[in-house]
Amino acid sequence: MASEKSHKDEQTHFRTCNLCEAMCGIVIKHDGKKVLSIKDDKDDPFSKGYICPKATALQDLHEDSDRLRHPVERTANGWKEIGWAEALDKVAAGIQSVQKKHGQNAFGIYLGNPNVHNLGGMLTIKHLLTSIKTRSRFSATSIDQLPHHIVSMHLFGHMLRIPVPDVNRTQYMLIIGGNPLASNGSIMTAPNMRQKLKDIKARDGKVVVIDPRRTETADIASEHHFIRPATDVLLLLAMLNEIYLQGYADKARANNNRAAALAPEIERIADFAKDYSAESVADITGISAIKIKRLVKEFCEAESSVCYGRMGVSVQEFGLLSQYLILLINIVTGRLDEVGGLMFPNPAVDVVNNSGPGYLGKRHSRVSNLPDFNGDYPVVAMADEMLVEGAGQLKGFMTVAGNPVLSTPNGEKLDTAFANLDFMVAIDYFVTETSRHAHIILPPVSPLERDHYDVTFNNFAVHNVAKYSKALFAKQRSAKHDWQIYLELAKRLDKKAALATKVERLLIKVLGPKFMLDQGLKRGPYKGLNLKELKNSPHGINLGALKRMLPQALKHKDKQIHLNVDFYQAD
Ligand SMILES: Nc1nc2c(c(=O)[nH]1)N[C@H]1C(S)=C(S)[C@@H](COP(=O)(O)OP(=O)(O)OC[C@H]3O[C@@H](n4cnc5c(=O)[nH]c(N)nc54)[C@H](O)[C@@H]3O)O[C@H]1N2
Ligand SMILES: Nc1nc2c(c(=O)[nH]1)N[C@H]1C(S)=C(S)[C@@H](COP(=O)(O)OP(=O)(O)OC[C@H]3O[C@@H](n4cnc5c(=O)[nH]c(N)nc54)[C@H](O)[C@@H]3O)O[C@H]1N2
Ligand code: SF4
Ligand SMILES: [Mo]
Repeated sequence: MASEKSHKDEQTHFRTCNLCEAMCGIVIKHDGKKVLSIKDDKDDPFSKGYICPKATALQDLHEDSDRLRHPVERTANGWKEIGWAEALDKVAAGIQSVQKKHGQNAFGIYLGNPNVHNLGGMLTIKHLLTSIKTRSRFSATSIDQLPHHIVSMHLFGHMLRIPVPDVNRTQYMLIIGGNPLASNGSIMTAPNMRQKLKDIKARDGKVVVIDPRRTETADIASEHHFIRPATDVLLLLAMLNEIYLQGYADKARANNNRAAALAPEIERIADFAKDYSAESVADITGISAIKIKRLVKEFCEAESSVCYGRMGVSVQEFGLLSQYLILLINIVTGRLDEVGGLMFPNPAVDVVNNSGPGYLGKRHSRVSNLPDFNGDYPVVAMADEMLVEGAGQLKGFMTVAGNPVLSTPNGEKLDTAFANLDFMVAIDYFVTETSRHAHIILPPVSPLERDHYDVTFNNFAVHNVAKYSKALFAKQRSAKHDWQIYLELAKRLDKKAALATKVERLLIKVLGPKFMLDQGLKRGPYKGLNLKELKNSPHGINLGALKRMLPQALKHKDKQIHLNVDFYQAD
């Protein structure tokens, strides 16, 4: 840790931490070369002085002598530093050689989680993907938030149109399989969840946690109920059934349930869970019928309430159906798009209108026949695609900001699979369990050397806000940003199609992702907001509490909610 003493060249830098989804504002004291301290920014309109212990890791990460500053090539005598031009040429040649010999899709790519915390990366990754032209794509999505994308695509017409709990105003929060006190929240960008949950209790509201473990969140909740792992789907079915049996769905309809009125198939939901009584699921879930009935009653009678489910729900066998049921419970009780319920953020850069809606099962993986989502196959298919011989077998691979040997199921198998590839490259600034298999590692700059605006997580923020952080330190001339690595590779792999137009290419090259961000802000929902204004507001701009967004948030052409009952009933 840096010393607290004042320093003669001390300067102050405000930024948003990019290490998790919470987007906390931090104040960095520095002397132009070195970080002196990292603290919370009390004037940040979003985090209001909250940070977690990880914020100071930005300094550790920046100074870590193990962090790669130059491309490295694996040799018989260990890692050898090489120049950028040589490294990029070799990587492009390696990719092309695999594709020429074994086919376009014999080269695969995995995008890891930090991609979505990286402004330049987010705005330019499509250029790398189009230039590699492979259908063998994987990402961390399938070991994380995939069910959220699928249900939102079905119901609201876009995979990113995901509603979040209005934690700042709710009177009753039901948390299923999430531990925001440890994780700092997910698909719910909400710094200082400890305070937010305490506030719910302080205003006579209730926080209820359903988790097989006594978690940090359970510890401060009003109630915690243990559940037998992977049985949440049954609890949720029984809850939905009880909502109808106790007459709360009808009550919500009589009370002008706007979301239900937008869903033509809503009448079918009354029967959706009719076979699942509270009594019938009690033994298997470990939650008694009396408790389930009481949970439903309290949820429905609270002035406002929200049901939220996260990782513990998403990654179980019926994760998709569970996330669907969570949406249904919020919809039929009139909690969707209402204050204190599940609401749609309205971010300054509209990612929904700047991306495709998503699609499911257009193709299936070669070996295990698993469906893709939006062009990504599930990561569990990855190792077999490399190990099982035959036409279409993966012979080359690129990981971008990911460590799938650690983060995906059966990592040992993937470890073996990576070791068998003809060519592998990792875009990462560490030698990891995964990147150690690469022939070449291309390291980007540290987070403190780049501009930051959270394009992704403002879309999940529980309060609308816009914050821009300039790079704290100028990068070394010899270093490259992730986006520069992508564009350099794209240029080498596909001279014609790499960038959409010559003009765009020139603008990105000269102005960087800043230019694209400025365009995104100007095209966004807040009139007059642009990069210049954000630069003039170092703590960020408060864009107000979440507002009702229906029906305009709906991306289906008919502006309705498509419940897709048949699809989920079959599951
Ligand atoms: N057992 C178990 N498995 C899990 C989970 C779990 O809780 N338990 N959680 C799951 C979840 S929610 C997720 S999101 C996934 C995450 O899975 P991954 O994304 O595969 O794993 P990470 O550890 O986040 O990988 C981060 C890698 O990116 C590098 N990196 C960091 N920042 C940057 C950057 O700016 N640029 C580049 N190029 N590289 C960077 C780091 O050095 C690191 O090697 O894991 C999933 N797997
Ligand atoms: N320090 C730190 N913070 C992080 C991350 C990190 O790597 N380190 N990763 C970040 C990322 S990428 C994400 S996605 C978020 C995840 O954020 P969260 O989803 O809030 O956190 P998890 O710890 O994955 O919480 C999952 C909870 O589900 C419970 N659970 C497990 N199985 C079941 C089940 O069958 N039913 C129910 N009801 N519950 C179950 C677990 O006991 C656990 O408490 O965390 C983020 N925050
Ligand atoms: S909660 Fe997340 S965003 Fe906030 S300081 Fe910690 S790591 Fe950074
Ligand atoms: Mo995640």
